[in-house]
Amino acid sequence: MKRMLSGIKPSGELTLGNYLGALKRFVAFQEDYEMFVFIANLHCITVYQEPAQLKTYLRNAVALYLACGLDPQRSTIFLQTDVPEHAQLGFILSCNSYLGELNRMTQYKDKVQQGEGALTVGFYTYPTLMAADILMYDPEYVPVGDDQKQHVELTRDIAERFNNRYSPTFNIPEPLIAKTGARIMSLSEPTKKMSKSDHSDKGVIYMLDEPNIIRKKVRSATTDSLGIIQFDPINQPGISNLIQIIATCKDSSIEDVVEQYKHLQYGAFKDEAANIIIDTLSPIQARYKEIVHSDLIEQTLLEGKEKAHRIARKKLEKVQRKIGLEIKKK
Ligand code: AQP
Repeated sequence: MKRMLSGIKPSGELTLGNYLGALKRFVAFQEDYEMFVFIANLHCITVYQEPAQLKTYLRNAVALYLACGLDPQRSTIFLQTDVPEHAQLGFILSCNSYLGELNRMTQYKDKVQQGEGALTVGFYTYPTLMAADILMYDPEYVPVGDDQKQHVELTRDIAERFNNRYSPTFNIPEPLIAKTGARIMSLSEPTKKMSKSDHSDKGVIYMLDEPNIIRKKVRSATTDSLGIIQFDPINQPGISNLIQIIATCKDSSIEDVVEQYKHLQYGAFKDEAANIIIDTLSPIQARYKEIVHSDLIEQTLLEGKEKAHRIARKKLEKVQRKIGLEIKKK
């Protein structure tokens, strides 16, 4: 079975974008791949997080992973800091990466361009930690949303450089981007990605939003004055986003969704979209409520930690031996 690895950073409550662009796919992939899915808690703290709040986000995220259908018997689900080798390999890989490479990362460049004053060093170097998260487990594939593709490409460059410099050590992973759902946009600003850290939550549907909140947010989604339901992300980003959301929720093609709803007025179309999102999230929310206060979370993380740690310890030893960091007799 080929191996696949991915993670989510719960720096806030998980969004519909996280579900459609990541979690829904992970659940499907566990049928055919050996899945490693981790909670990227170190990545959360590249910006300040209120400690009690962060703890809640982390627990909620594990509960949502399970509620979505990730099965701890088939997939390895673990917390990044339960495997401290990630941070150590992250430092080693940062010594095999260049400032020029990190300066080119779009997320970093965007923040600099927006004049973000207090960027942390961790935010700047997080792509090298992400490379460690991935390369530690030699996955064949890394399923990610559109925005993370560049980081997987950097990971490949770092792995190739390391392999050439020392000898083959890391598998070179492929990013796996979905055809639909790879970039769910904000409902209020549909030219921007739907993000947990959005300054306003009007455009963001959280996985735990109640049906009436979802209806309200979808009803006030930004559209256009054309009045036609068609997929045209340049001229009709809002309507196209809703089409994409429906297509991904229902595993349909964009064309089929347009065909099915093209006769509707925007108001009725929005109501349909809201119903489909509610139908998608409601069963997950019901399971989440059963899981979030149960021991299943601790039990899942403990089993995941044991399995991930065994692999990570071996990999880190190999890497350190190759670099010459050990002083043991041969
Ligand atoms: N809007 C989205 N559409 C499709 N995929 C998405 N993903 C996130 N948002 C969308 C995918 O979910 C996985 C985990 O992402 P993440 O939460 O770890 O990081 P992120 O992409 O930086 O998410 P946010 O919500 O935008 O976080 P903040 O606001 O904290 O920076 C990834 O595969 C991601 O592509």
